[in-house]
Amino acid sequence: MVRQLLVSILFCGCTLGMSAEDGSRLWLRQVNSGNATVNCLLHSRTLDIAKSEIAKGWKGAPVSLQLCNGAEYESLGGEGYTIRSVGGNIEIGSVSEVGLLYGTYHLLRLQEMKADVSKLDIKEKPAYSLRILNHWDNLDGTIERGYAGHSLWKWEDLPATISPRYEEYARANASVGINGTVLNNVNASPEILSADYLQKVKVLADIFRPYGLKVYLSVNFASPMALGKLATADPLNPDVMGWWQKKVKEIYSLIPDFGGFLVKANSEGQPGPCDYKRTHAQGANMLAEALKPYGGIVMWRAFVYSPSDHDRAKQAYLEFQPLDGQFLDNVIVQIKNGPIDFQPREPYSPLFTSMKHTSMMVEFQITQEYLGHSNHLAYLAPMWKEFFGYVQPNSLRAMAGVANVGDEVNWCGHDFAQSNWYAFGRLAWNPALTSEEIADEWLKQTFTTDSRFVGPMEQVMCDSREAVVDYMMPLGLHHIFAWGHHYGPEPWCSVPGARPDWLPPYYHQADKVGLGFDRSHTGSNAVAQYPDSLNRIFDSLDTCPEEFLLWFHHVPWKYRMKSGKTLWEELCYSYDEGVKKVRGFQNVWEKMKPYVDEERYGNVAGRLDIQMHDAIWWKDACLLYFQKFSKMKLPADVEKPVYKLKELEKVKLPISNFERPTKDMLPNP
Ligand code: GCW
Repeated sequence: MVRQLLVSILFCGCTLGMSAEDGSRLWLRQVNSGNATVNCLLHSRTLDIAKSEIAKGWKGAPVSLQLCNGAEYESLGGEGYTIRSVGGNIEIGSVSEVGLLYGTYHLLRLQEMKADVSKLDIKEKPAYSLRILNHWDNLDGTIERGYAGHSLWKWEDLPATISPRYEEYARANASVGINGTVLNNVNASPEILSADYLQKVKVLADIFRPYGLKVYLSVNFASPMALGKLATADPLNPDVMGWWQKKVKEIYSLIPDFGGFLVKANSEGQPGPCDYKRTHAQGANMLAEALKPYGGIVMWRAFVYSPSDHDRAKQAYLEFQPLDGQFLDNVIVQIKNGPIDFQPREPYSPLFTSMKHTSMMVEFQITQEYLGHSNHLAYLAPMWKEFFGYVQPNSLRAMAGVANVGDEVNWCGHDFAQSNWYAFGRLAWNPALTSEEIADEWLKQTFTTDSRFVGPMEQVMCDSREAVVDYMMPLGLHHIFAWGHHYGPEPWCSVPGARPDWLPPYYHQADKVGLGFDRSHTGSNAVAQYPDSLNRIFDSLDTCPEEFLLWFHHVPWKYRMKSGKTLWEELCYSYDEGVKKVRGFQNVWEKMKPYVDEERYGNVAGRLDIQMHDAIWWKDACLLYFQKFSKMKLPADVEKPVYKLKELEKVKLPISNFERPTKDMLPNP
C-alpha cells in the first residue's frame, strides 16, 4: 500500500514535468512550489482544499483561514472575504468556507502576478450571487457549438467511473468565482431527468460541491410526455404540475443543494407552454412553483423568434416585454446580450431596459460560435464590457456564459480561448474590472510576468475582438455566415425553401442603392424598442454610432462617413484593417517565442496562421460580393483580392462541430 502510494506520487510528479505546458493547467500553474504554514483548526472538504492549495502553492507569510461574523463580514455576503496582513501573518476571513476558498485563490493569484503582498487589505464581494456556465453538451458526448473536443461529462462511464477532470474543472471555476454549472444543452433531451441520469448528475454535484459549484439542468418542457407518458405538457394541467413536483422532489432527495432549471421553450422547435396557448410566464411559473420549496430557481430563456413578418431583432421584445411583472420571484429571464444571436457585434437587447419588474440575467457566449471557433484569437472581455456600457450591471440579477470547454488537453482548443472562460468568471464577480486588467491577470498567470511578453500580448488580446469585427462584419453588418457552421463567409447564401431569416441577404439587404437593414422609423422601427434617448441616437443616420450603422440603417454606397470616405470606401478599409491587424498579431507572436514554451507557442502560431488566412477569405468574399451591388472600385491602397468570387462561392466546408477547420479544408488562393 505504502509502496503503491509512493509510486503514484512519483509518477504524478513526472507526468506533470513532461506535460507541463500543454495548457492543461490553465491559469493555475503553481504546482507544489509552496512552503507556507496554514493556520486553520477547522476541517471540512472545502477548508481542506483551501489549506492544501496554500500548502502547495503559497510561498509567503503564514496564512490563517478564519470563519468570521459581525457586521463587516455580514455585509460581504455569503461568498465575500477579506485578506489582510496582520503582524507577520496573512488572515483570510469570511462568513463561509467557500468565501475562504475564494480568498485563497485570490491570494495565490496575487503571488503568481508577482504583486506586492506585503501590506494586504482586501475586501471582496461578488456583484452577482449567480455566476453560471451553460454547457451545450449533449448526452451522446457531442457539444453543440463546442470546438474543443467532446463533452467533459463521460455519461457512459458515470456514476461508477470518475474522470479526474471533474474535480479539476470545479477547481478552475472556483478559482475565478464561477459558482454554478448547467450540465446539459438547452436543446435538452428529456432523458437527463431519468432516474439513471440523475444518479450520474448526483456524482458530479458531489464532486463540485466543496468548490462552491452548484449543479443545474436544462430541461425539455415536454418531459412529462416523454418520460412520464402523460398526454400533455400543458403547464396548467394538474397531472403535469404533479409530475414536475414529483420529479423535483426526486432531484432534491439526491442533490439537496440543486440549483434549478434552465429552459429553452418555444424556440427553434423546442416544446413549450405556447404549444398549449399558455404564455412563457405561465410555463416558467409552473416550474418555479415546483422548485420554490427547495430554494431552486428557473432560468427561462428569451431567445425566441419565428418566421414572421416582424424583423427578427424585434421578436424577443415583442413576446417578452408584455409579460413584464408576471414572473414569480424565483424565475430569472435569461436574455442573450444582443437582440439576434451572439454576433461579433450587436447593440444590446432592448429587453434589458424595458423589463422593469422582472429579474433578468444576461447570457454571453464564451464559445466562439460566430468568432472563428477555436481557430481565431478573439478575447471577448471587450465585447462584454461594451454591453455593460449600455446596461447597468445592477439591473441584472445574474450572469450566464455558454461554456467553451471540452475534453481537449488544454480545455478550450485555442490556448487564448482559456482567457474567455477566465474573463467570464472575473466579470461575473466584478463587472467593473477592465478588459486590460483581466488580460493582464490571465497572461501573467498563464504564461509569464515578463513585461516584454505581457505588454504586447495584452495589446493583442484587447485589439483582437475588434479585428474579428473588422474582417468579418464591420460597421454593423451581421449574420452573413455560411449556412450551418457559422464559420466562414457566405453573404450570397440562398437555400431553396429555407426560412429567409436564416439567410444572410435578410440581414445585409445589399442592393444597388446601398447596404444594411433599415431598423429606423422608416424601416422596421426596431429603434423604438430602446429608451427614447437612445432611440433618437440610433434612429438618425447622423448620430447613429458608426459601429452600428448597417445594423440600424440601409445606407447609400456613396454616403459620407465621419472620416470623409464614402460608405463603400469605409467598408473596404475596414475589411483591410481587419486583415492588417491579424498580420500584426502574427508579427507580435513571432517576437514572443523566447517567452513561451514550444508547445503552446506552436499551437497558437498554427492557429494564427489559419486566422490570417480566414481574414483574407472573409475580406475577399464580402468585398467582391458587395462590389456586385456598389459597382465601385476597391481603393488603390486596399490589398488586392487573392481570390475570385466564383471560386469562393463554391466553397462548402466539410465540417461538423468535431472537425476543426484546417487549412486544407479552406479555399486555396
Ligand atoms: O445561436 C444559436 C445556435 C444554436 C443554439 C441556439 C440557442 C443551442 O446556433 O446552436 O442552440 O442559438 O441559443 O438556443
